[in-house]
Amino acid sequence: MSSSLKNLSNFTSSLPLIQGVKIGIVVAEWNEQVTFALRDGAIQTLKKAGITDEQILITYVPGSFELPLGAQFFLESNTVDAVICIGCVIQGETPHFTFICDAVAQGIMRLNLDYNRPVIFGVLTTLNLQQALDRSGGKHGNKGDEAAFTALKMLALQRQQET
Ligand code: RBF
Repeated sequence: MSSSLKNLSNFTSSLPLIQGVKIGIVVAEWNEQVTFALRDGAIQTLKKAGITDEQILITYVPGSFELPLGAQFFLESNTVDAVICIGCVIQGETPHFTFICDAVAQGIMRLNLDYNRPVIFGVLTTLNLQQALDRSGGKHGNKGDEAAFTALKMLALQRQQET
């Protein structure tokens, strides 16, 4: 579904409240005007679900291409139950966009399945800066909110399967 038809900050169900989890957030510094707003949205949503500052660990990588490895560092250190990857890839004049988007999507999916822990694709892939601004706190909401919501949903699902 096009995100212009869906506000990324409106959820169809209530926020899952989960006790005692730690969540890593890896933020790409490329397009930081957008990614820092996505990060802040994610933190705000986690806090609405009762997650404290001490339960949120944040690291930074240069660009979205480095997000999977940044997430893997978290997963290998065994300090977090889930990782939210935050990035923004904006189409340019070269095919670079496609390579980065494909690599990040595949890298993040692989981590989900290899580590059996939620690793969330909080990456905007847009045709221009305006589309990114519209989805990082603008008229279409904030993908950071949606990424945090997804992390909580998947953690709740995992807990449900384990009990
Ligand atoms: N990283 C992003 O997160 N978003 C981008 O839109 C983005 N565009 C790039 C465009 C070019 C031409 C290059 C060279 C890099 C870009 N990167 C971008 C950075 C990329 O994810 C990675 O950090 C670097 O390619 C590593 O050298």
